[in-house]
Amino acid sequence: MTMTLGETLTRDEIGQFWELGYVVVRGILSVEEAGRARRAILALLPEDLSLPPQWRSWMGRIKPYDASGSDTVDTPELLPLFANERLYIAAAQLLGSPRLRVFDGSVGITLRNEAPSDTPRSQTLHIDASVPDDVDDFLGTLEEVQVGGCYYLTDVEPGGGGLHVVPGGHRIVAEEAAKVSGGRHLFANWKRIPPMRSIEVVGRAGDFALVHHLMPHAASHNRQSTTRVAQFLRFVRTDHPHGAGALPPRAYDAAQRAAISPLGRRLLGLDPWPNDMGSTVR
Ligand SMILES: O=C(O)CCC(=O)C(=O)O
Ligand SMILES: [Fe+2]
Repeated sequence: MTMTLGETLTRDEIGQFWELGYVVVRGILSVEEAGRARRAILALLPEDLSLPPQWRSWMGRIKPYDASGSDTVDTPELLPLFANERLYIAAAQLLGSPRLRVFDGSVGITLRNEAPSDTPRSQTLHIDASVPDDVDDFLGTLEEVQVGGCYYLTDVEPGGGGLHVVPGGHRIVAEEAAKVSGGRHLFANWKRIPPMRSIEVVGRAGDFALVHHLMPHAASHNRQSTTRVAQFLRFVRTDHPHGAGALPPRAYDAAQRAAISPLGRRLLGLDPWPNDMGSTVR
């Protein structure tokens, strides 16, 4: 079987991703699909808004965790987002391989928030690379790249709590890290990056903000009345050098399994990728 893939990203969008470190892929979900996912996420909130102790709430941004401490939310309603074919193809175009794994699946609910602040960001600039902290230096290979980011499930207007990114910041991180040995460990493993000029990624419900793993980024304050609802995903190649693409699958019950497509089974590690599907995508 040879898998013929259409293309999600244009040549210009691929160029923008490598140059600026991010690209917004428009209309990955229909308005109806985004609405269903948004309702499923908002339905996680307890009726009386008493947040379970393991959930986090910071600067108007609420993040659910389960009892085991995991922030992955893979209910049957949300599992289709992990295996969206157009988003998968975009990730495969960037990573140069059709054999990918998907993970994360955390969600964020950002309420309007009037906290006084001298920065629009509500988090320190950081990276969430799949490169473990005990690795001393980034390899800088395509196999090591992780593309991730979030679906916006509500329209995100300026000042509406959109993800902040530093255009070209992934290249600054790579260059700074390469100057010293142990560059992976700079700035507390790049979790506390000193302030840099960042811009807010705005978008519509159903868009996906796709970001390079070395991109300094942060959540921002939501000054708008629309509560921002987002779901986060990350893609790596199965031959990821630090093993992020070969982790055992999570355990799924019958209702979850019924919500996972054949593509989803491969992306989530339940089924192997076929041997004869070719190894490159363009
Ligand atoms: O909510 C956002 O826009 C970004 C959140 C984020 O980067 C994080 O929690 O790691
Ligand atoms: Fe992050």
